Amino acid sequence: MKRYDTITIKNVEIYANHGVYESERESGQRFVFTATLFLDMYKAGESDELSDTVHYGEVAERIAAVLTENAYSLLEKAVTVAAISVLTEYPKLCGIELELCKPDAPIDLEFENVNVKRSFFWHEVYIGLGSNMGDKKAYLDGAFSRIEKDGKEKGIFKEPEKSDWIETEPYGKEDQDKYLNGVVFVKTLLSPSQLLTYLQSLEREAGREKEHEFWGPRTLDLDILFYDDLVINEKDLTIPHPDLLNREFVLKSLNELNPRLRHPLLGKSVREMIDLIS
Ligand code: A4P
Ligand code: MG
Repeated sequence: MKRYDTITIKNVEIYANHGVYESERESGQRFVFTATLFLDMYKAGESDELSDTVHYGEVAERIAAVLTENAYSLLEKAVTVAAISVLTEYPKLCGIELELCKPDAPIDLEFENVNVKRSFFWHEVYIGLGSNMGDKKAYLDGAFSRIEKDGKEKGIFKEPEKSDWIETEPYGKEDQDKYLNGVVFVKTLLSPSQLLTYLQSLEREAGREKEHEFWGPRTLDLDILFYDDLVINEKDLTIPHPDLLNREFVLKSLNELNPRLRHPLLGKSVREMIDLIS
């Protein structure tokens, strides 16, 4: 993980109505939250200007407002909504860790408190899109619009950008229709596996059959090309995408979005990878 500077707002007491039991949601109880904000303080450290950092008083009030104006069954949901709301409101933040304690939780035992903690960070990802069945442009446009919409409504994406969609000859298995391909850049709060599940749900919604032919025709194929500078080699997830160097069309779309992007294993920029294969 990158190293960030932090601001911690510790043990703020509020009265709220979260709980699985109806009595908890009706009468409410005491909650205590602690928020750690991750950001880059270089500029504020030089300038001494509030506008170069985030106002921790405002952030504390925002968290308190979200937690007191809503009543959720689960602490998990309450911290998720409050944390995403802060990250959406304060673009200078790179991440947040939010901890919510319920000191008087309904447990018939001696205990100090119950504590739920979640952290969210913005991650930079590049997603490869491909379609070679039906209305290919509509499938690619639909995936991009959906990411934009989930950014606005759920706060899990921000600043999406798309390359041009380009027509490409089928690669690997050649006796199939031409493809329309492109790349989307976006910042996301999802982890790599959550992003994979999300993209697979978009593929399913686009009517893609699960049991399709390997490298065969598909309505929508979404591959994670890069996720920050992470390297993952798991059974169902390989990042960076292992076949990048064999696909000039993917490199061209990446080049359109960010020619200086570097492959974390090869140490080469997109521009250099294109030179390498052409
Ligand atoms: N998986 C592993 N790593 C990743 C990743 N980084 N991103 C796993 C997404 N998925 C990843 O994928 C199979 C499994 O890969 C998933 O369950 C996931 O856990 P799939 O999309 O169901 O199967 P697939 O598409 O047949 O295989 P794959 O490897 O995704 O194929 P590709 O690489 O997408 O190639 N020619 C042109 N011109 N343009 C194309 O877009 N695409 C293909 C398919 C062939 N020829 C093409 C194109
Ligand atoms: Mg795929």
